[in-house]
Amino acid sequence: MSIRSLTGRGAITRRRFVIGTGLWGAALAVPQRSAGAYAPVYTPASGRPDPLPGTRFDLTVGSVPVNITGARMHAVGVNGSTPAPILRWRQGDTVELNVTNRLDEPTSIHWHGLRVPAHMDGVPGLSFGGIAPGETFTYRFPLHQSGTYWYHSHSGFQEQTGLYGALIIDPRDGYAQHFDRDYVMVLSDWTDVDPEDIVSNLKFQSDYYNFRQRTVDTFFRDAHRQGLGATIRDRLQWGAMNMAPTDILDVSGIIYTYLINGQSPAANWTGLFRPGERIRLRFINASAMTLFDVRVPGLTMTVVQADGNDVEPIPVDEFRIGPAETYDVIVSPTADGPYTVFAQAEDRTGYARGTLATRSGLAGPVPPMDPRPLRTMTDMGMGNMDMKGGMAGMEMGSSPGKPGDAPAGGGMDMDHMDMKEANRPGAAAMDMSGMAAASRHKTELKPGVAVQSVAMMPINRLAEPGDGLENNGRRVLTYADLRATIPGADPRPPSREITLHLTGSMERFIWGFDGKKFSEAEPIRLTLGERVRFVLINDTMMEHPIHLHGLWSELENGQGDCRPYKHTITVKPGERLSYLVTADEPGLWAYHCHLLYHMEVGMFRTVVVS
Ligand SMILES: [Cu+2]
Repeated sequence: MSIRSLTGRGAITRRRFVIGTGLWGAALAVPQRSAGAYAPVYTPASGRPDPLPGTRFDLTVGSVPVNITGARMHAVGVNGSTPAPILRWRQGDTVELNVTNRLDEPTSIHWHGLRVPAHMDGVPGLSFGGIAPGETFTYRFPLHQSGTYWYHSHSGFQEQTGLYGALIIDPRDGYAQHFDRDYVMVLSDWTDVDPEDIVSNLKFQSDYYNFRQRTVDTFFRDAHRQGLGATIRDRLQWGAMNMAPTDILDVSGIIYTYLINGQSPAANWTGLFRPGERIRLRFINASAMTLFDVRVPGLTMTVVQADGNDVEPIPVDEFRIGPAETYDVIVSPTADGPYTVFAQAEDRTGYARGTLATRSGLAGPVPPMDPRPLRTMTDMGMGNMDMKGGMAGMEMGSSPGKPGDAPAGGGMDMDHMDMKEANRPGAAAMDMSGMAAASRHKTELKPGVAVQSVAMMPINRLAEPGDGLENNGRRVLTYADLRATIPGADPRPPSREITLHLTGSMERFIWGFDGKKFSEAEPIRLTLGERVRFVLINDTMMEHPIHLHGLWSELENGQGDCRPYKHTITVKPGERLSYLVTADEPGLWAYHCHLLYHMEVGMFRTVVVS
């Protein structure tokens, strides 16, 4: 550990309860309209966006002064603004973007979800060499698709420090749904802490930003409820696994301020409407490390698009959105409101908040955050607790050098684990002491330093809303609900399967595919034109939003030929899911977890199509 991370640590403690103060630099409140011919759509009074002004854009990447927490900081932005300007394009056009680098380090822009030639994809080292300081790189590509997308840097830590923006491609033949207003809703997580310090802190102590570990206080509360013996056993078991049931997100509201369109909860981004109008809200999760649960209390949201592709309209009260995903919803308020747009972080350590109102300056009630989720046996890869017989367990990695831990591995008595799963109907108290002998999921993966655990019974969780969203009294979107409005373009069955395990060690903050970091792994090779099935098995206790560049990921979610086309698929803990890919664009493509610090430490592969 470096001196630097020690210094950072003290600073973080002091910042622990600092939240947004609403002290805003002009660059944030009013995006500039200097060089580019873009039109910000989220200006509260604007209603419908300005018409598309052209196809050529000058984008300058540089440092932008910001003040989000009360401290003067520097973000990375485009044309003096973070989030970067909204780019509004038209399907069928060819766009040209001159990107000039005014930073003192290389930069890049990746067009997330766009089907572009590989050399236009903007990933340094794969697509091109990056954009050196002082240089201009010209991107030029045709727009075959329409929908809500976004763009961000793929260099260094520039994305998490502000280089992200919305990108909208209007459909050539008009929208499937009528709407009167159109707002981009960019969700993000800002921190004043240097990303380098975050990485070193997480490597030094993975629960560094997760202070919700059970404390002495909760120990006595649990002991009172479930008895001292059971409570001690519970602690020993979680300790043996080097996990805590409160491990939800690696980086939390302890250092993050959650933003909507660059505005903190206190700044209260506001979108105007008149009662009776249909408002399209284009949610983009541009955060570094945060899954958001989004709702607008008092309004039904009709989901009409996922990851840029139209889906059959689904009315919901709430949806979870992983980093890099997008959802377009339509709301139709008939009353004046105001209505709060509420996006709580999955771990309930904070929220982003904005308002829909008939005039500016109004604020609706902000709901309390939900209870934080607890991870369950299902998350541990043990399948559904109400399954009868043949229970397989989770093979645990050894726990090097942690004195005081109970011995890891076989023969764990888990029948008293304090998990909500045990309260499910039909879930009898289970004695899993024989699990070492139980049948196991066939895998060559063995627990070790980089593979803390292997899911023995990964299951299909597509119809589940996600940890912390079950039985909350609201209709919550699930992946199983997503049905494309048109059948897939490639009717061929896959000719082969590629199975990958999502692996990691929470304790050591190591993340990868199949137990390997990017630097240790061979590329995944696809033949141009072939159709393959990717199978992902999540052996970890966290969600991972997996993003394949350049090619669509058609999620096999039980909707027959109308599979939703996605660019980013969030895999739940203990889940096994699959999607189809047509390798119809040659080149080197990035394939990675979009939790940026997971990508940073190696949860990244190259996919080669040739
Ligand atoms: Cu990940």
